Amino acid sequence: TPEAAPGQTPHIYWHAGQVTAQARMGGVGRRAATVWLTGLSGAGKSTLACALEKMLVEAGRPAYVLDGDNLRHGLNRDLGFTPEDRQENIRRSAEVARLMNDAGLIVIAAFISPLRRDREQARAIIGADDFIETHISTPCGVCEERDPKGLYRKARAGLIPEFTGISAPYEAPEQPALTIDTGSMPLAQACELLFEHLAKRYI
Ligand code: PPS
Repeated sequence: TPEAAPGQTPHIYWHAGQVTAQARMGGVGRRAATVWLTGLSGAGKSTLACALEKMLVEAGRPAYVLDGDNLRHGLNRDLGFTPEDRQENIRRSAEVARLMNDAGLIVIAAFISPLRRDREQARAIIGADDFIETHISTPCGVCEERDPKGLYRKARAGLIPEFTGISAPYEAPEQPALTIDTGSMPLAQACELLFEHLAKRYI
C-alpha cells in the first residue's frame, strides 16, 4: 500500500482507476495538454484563450478555458492578491487543469501568474511534458492604454493595492514555449500560431 507523500494529510491513499487517460481519449497516441497563458492584466489572455478554445472545439478537439477572473467567482473566491493568495490560486487552478487533462480536455489557462516560482509549481503539478508556457508579452504601456476594466486607472489612483505591473511584480518567463504580443500580432494570427503549435502533438 503506498504511503501518503510528505506534507500530505496522513492516512490518505491514492486509488488508481481502471481507465487510462489515453484510453479515455479514444486510443494510443492521444494526449491532452495545458496551454498556460501568463501576462499582465489587459494583455489579451482571456480573449486569446476563448478564441483558441473555439478553434479547437470546431476542429473536433475538446478544450476548456480556465480563466483567473472567472475562477475567482467560485472555486477561488476566498483568495485575494497577496503573494500567498496568488500562489494558492495558481496551485488550485493547476490541479484543476491536471484533472481536466486527465479527462481528455485541452486546457487553456489564462492567469496573470506573475511569479516564476508559482508557474514552476503549476508545471510540476500538470507535468512538464504537457505544460505549454506561453508569454502574452503585450507591454505594460499598451495594457494600461487599453485598460478594459478601468483597473490601471484605479491602481494609479492608489485604489487597488498590489496591482500587477504597477505596485506588484511581474516576472516574465525565461524560456517560454511561445511569446505573443497582442499589441503587434492580430488575434487570428496569434490563435493560428498556438493552434499550429498544438497540432504537432495534441490534435
Ligand atoms: S493571479 O495573479 O494569477 O493570481 O491573478 P488572476 O487569478 O489571473 O486574476 C487576475 C484578474 O484579477 C483582477 N484583479 C487584479 N489583477 C492584478 N492585480 C490585482 N491587484 C488585481 N485585483 C483584481 C483583474 O481583473 C485580472 O484580470 P485580467 O483578465 O488578468 O485582466
